[in-house]
Amino acid sequence: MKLDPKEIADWKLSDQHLEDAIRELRVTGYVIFEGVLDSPRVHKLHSAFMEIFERYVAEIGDNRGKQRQGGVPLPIEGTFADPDLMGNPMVIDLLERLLGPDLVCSYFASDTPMPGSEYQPVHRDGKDLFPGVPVTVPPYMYELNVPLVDFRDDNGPLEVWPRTHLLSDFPLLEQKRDELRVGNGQMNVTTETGRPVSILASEFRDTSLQNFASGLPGQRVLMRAGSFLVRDPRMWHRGTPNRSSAARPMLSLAYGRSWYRFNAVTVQRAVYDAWPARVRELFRLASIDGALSREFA
Ligand SMILES: O=C(O)CCC(=O)C(=O)O
Repeated sequence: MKLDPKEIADWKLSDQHLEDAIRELRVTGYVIFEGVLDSPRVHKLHSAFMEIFERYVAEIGDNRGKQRQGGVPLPIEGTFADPDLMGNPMVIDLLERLLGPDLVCSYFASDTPMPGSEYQPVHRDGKDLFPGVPVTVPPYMYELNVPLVDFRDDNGPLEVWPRTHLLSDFPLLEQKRDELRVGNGQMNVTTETGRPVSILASEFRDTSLQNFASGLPGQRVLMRAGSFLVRDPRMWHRGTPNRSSAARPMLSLAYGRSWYRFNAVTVQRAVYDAWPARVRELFRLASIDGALSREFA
């Protein structure tokens, strides 16, 4: 979605864009606000990110497949603590319309395929709230992704399967139901060549998802650096191979209903106190200076 400069300056969507974005999130599963962070801000974020990222790669190496770093945590400080990033009013207004007023941020990290990375398995983020129950529940969390470089066809853009956030996992399990006997998380299944094998239930779901997804068209998310991609984490997606010569970093934040804990965030007291009230509200369950989150107090 291309916004008017005034919508960006005020961080306020027009009524039409708000309506369109709500529909996109409900029906398609994602919406992109093109190039909303200006180049100097993106440049600062990119430099701050690369410094941390290079240290992480040197210390830890790959953590999510060949040449891929997933869920690398970032400190909520310096340029990352910018309230326009941590609790952007335009994004929060939109998400409140979909999730209600009780939003909480429970994740800030990054995903980065490096040159030479490969396809990820198709997956959803987070847990199925009611595993095995054939219902699609209303949305309970959205992710905000911010590309720090342009996402092009050659540098490993995210690929998504629109509308799959509306599918429970159940139809996939149902597909081969007569072949399953479940016990202790193990399942006995018959392979395509007729060989019986015993695998974990989660592995079965995964294999079944890969087969099913390979027959459906995915969409590569191509967008400019500094865009905002808001997506329902239940929508199937995967990382694709980065065939360029540079890393392709993407920031990820998660905002959910307050009872849904996706991960955890820690904020320094000084950063928290300097934020506008609305951003503090989003981080009210965070651990402040490492103290126990108020959720558990
Ligand atoms: O970085 C990407 O393009 C996708 C990352 C992802 O979905 C993951 O690591 O779980």
